[in-house]
Amino acid sequence: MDRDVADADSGGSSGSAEYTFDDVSVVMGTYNEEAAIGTVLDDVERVTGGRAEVVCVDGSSDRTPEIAREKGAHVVEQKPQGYGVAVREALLTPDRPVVVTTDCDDTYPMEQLPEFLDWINAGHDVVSGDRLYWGAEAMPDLNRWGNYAFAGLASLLMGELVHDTTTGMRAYRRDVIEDIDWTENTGLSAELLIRPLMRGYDVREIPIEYDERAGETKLNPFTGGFAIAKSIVTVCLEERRRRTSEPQARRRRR
Ligand SMILES: Nc1nc2c(ncn2[C@@H]2O[C@H](COP(=O)(O)OP(=O)(O)OP(=O)(O)O)[C@@H](O)[C@H]2O)c(=O)[nH]1
Ligand SMILES: [Mg+2]
Repeated sequence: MDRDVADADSGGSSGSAEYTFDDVSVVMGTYNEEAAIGTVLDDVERVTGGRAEVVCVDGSSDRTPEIAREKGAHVVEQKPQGYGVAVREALLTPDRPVVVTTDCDDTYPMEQLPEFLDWINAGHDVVSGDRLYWGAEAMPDLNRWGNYAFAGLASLLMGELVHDTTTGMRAYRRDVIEDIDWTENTGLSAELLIRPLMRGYDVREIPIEYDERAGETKLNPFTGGFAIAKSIVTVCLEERRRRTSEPQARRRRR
């Protein structure tokens, strides 16, 4: 799979009409993130000149949704049912042609949004932020080693090298999101990388910075880690079976 360390300018241009931030929705699940949401939404506003739409699917019992609305986000209320249930709803709510996911915990670099958009404009279907490229020192050791293991497991089962399967920051062309049925909850982030890759969409990983989390984690590293590993195995095996039964579906876009 493509992996590139070039800066934002190197995303280049596809030659045809390019997407701008007017075409971008930044979406996230939010669950009691009042320590971070103000900063995250201010960063999106500053970096995109207020042009990207923001969608929060919220299950909070704190002030998160009020802060989000004050900052101009579109807030969808949903009772808390896990990461993937919220993020799937967040991905499917807007109708702009480019959708970017992030966590609402101030870990992901909104400063790199222009770079993600450049790579989409260069013709990639999915642009995935690789937190491990620069070492992810801010990540707890257990999570970091777990993430190396998830990437190794997924690479082995896919037969293609990936470096960060559970990152929360990616950009997608909308048709990728709409063309695939998403089934996973805690493991949705891995599924969002694996299914497009195994169906031949053009997926690129780019290195991203990763900061320490603001506020409390919503992920239990043991039960969550087990759920993610199970999703990786399930999704890879399903996609391998799909390739065997529908060989024409392979390499759809390349
Ligand atoms: N609406 C909603 N959002 C959720 C739910 N679970 C997690 N989230 C949000 O999904 C994002 C990811 O959750 P995190 O707690 O950051 O999980 P993580 O990134 O695996 O763990 P950290 O490394 O601690 O950040 C955050 O913005 C959460 O607020 C849920 O059940 N409902
Ligand atoms: Mg997080």
